[in-house]
Amino acid sequence: MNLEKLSPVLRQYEFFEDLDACQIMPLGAGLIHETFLIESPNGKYVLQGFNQEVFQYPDRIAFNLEQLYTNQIADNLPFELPLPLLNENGKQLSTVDGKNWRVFPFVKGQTLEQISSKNQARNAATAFAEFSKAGTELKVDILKETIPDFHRLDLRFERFCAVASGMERKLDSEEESILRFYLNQKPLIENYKETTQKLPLRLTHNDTKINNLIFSESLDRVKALIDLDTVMPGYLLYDFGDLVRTVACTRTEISTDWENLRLDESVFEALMEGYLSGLGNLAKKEERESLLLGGEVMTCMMGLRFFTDHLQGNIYYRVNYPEQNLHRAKNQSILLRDLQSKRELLRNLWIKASNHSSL
Ligand code: GN1
Ligand code: MG
Repeated sequence: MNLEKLSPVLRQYEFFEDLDACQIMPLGAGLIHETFLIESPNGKYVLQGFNQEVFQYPDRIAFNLEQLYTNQIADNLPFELPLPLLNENGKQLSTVDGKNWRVFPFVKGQTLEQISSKNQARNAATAFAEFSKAGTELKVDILKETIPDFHRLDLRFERFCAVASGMERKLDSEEESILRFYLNQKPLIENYKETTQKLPLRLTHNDTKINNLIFSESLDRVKALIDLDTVMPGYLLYDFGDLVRTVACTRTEISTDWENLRLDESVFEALMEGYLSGLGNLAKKEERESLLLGGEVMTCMMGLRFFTDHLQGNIYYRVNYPEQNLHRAKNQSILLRDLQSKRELLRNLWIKASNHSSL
C-alpha cells in the first residue's frame, strides 16, 4: 500500500494537511482489517481498511461506538478507548471506490502476542472487566449486534456439522480425528445453552485477545483497549473465556508445538483474580460462576470456526499456508481437552479468587 493510493482517503481528514510529508507502514497482527501507521507532521495516526465481508454492518459499529462516546463510557476508565476520528463530513467512515476506511488516534505503547508475566494477565483481565462494569451506565440493549450471532456456540456447531457433512472430498486421517473431537463436544454445547439462558446481557468486547490491549512501555499498565468493532451485548463468559483461550495458553493460537501446548493454571488464576476484581460488585454468584465455562466455550468456538474455514477453503481467516486453519483447529482442540481435564482444579481456583475478591 502506498501513500498515493491512499491519498483520496487521507484528504478527507483535516489533520493530514501535507500528504507528501506523511509516511505509512503496516501495523499490528489482526486477522481481519488491514491496519497501517501514518506518521504525519501533526503526529501519528492509525489508518484502517475496513473488512466489509466480515463486518457487513459498518453503520451498526459506528452507532455503537457513538454510544460509548455519548454515554461517556471512557471517562471513568483508567485507560483509553480510541474511537474513530471524524472526517470532514463528520463521519467515522470514509469511503473510496466502495471500500471503507477509518482513522484512529495512535496510542503509544506496546502490544503483546503473549504475556511475559502474570501481572500482565491480571491487568488485562481487570481492564476488560472494568469495561463491562462501565457499561452499567448504558442500557446495553440499545447497542446493535455488529455481527449477528457472533458468539452463538450452538449455531457455530450447527454450521460446522452442516459444512462437514456436505464435504464432497474424503477427509484425511488427521482431519477425521480432529473432526471427531469436535463432534464429541455436544455436552458442552448443551451446557452453554442451559447456562446462558439464565445470564444477563452485558456490555462486552467480544475479542479479548491480548493483542487488543495497548500496554505502557514498561508493560505494567493497560493504556488502551482497542479493536472495538465487536463491542455489543454479550455474556461476561465470552470476554473472560477469550482471555483464558489466548492468555492462559502456553502457546499462541498459531503454534504447532503440540507437545508443549496446554493451559497454564497459574495464569488462569491471575486472570480470574483480575477479572473478578475489575467486576467489583457487578455480577452475582451465578454469573461469576459462569466464567468457569468461558474458556471451554470460546476455545471450542474458535476451533469450530477455524475448522469450518479450513473445510470451506480458507475464506475467512488469513492463512500463511494451506493447512493453517486445520492446525489452528488442532491447536484449539488440545487446549480444550486440557481445560476439560482440569475442571475441578479451575473450580478450586475460582473459589479461592472469589473469597479473595469479597474480602
Ligand atoms: C479475529 O481481527 P482479530 O484478529 O482481532 C476474529 C475473532 C477471533 C480472532 C482469532 C470479527 O479477530 O473472533 O477470535 O480473529 N474477529 C472476527 O485470532 O471474526
Ligand atoms: Mg485485533
